[in-house]
Amino acid sequence: MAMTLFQHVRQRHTPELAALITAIADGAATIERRIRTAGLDDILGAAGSENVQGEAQQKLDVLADNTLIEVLKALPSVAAVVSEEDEEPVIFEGRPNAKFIAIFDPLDGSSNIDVNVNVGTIVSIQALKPGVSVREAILQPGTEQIAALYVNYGPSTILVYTAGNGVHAFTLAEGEFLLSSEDMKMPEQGPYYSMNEGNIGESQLVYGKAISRFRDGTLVGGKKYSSRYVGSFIADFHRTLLKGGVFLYPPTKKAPNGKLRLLYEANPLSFIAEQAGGAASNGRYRILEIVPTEPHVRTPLIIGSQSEVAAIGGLISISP
Ligand code: AHM
Ligand code: MG
Repeated sequence: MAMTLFQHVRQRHTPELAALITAIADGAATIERRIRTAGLDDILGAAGSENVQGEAQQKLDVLADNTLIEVLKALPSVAAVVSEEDEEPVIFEGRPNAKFIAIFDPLDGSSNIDVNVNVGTIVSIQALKPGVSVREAILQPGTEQIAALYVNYGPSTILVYTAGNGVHAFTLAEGEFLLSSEDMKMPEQGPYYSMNEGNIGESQLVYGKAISRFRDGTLVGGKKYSSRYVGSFIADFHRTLLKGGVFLYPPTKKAPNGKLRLLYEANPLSFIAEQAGGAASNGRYRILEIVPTEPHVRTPLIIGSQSEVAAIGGLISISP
């Protein structure tokens, strides 16, 4: 039988980090069970509330958020959690030996749930160093992450993680995450660009230029690109990790700093992308070096294979 996630992390990491990653995976398995039968349980659709971003919360957003907070609260090594769904960090008081802060988007792409398209869970794990307050630790740049993972609830449910030792994937089978790919590498160049093209007229001209040059094959390697866009970041990222190419969410008139959030969307996936040999930037700077100003800060994001991320960065650097 393939190695379990628990065996994998226990061999490579401290017992505390192994327990943390395993607990998040258990939470994801619970979320997965609810997603699989959502249409039967009256948990599809809006919860009737809004999150801190002013977005309508889906019932499954709330369920996934509560599930993750519960599993993380049960671990004495966790000092605090930050969730896309909650305005303020949840700090677990009275834990002098706590080492970790977990920052997550419990159910990314949740507007896709009702139409049975992939959704995902994304988690970034930061270290809480001695002498640093929880609030300061939350606002560290992504280079300080000690681990990052996502779960893609697709035709298979796949958990992908890195703890700075390469990128590894596990497939959920009968309640257990089993190793399905070890030391994954993103192709240096890929066949796809991935952007919400409805935003082209709403973003800086350089992004439209990049897309038309992907299409006519003049941007990277004389090759014409195909377009793929699910609109669920985890699905778009997972394809990019496996097949190569680039995903981009530029600043738009509606979202002048981009739509995606730095701490729990861009940072963890940038850590995974870099560990797999890919790259991620906001157009000018490496995502992982950006110092966050607040927990829910947004960023433009260009993430994927080295060649495409560099080519778009090159266009931006010479754009007026
Ligand atoms: P969410 O965290 O509220 O679900 O929003 C993030 C999602 C991403 O999954 C996806 O990449 C993006 O929003 C799609 O946005 P758009 O519909 O504007 O293309
Ligand atoms: Mg979300």
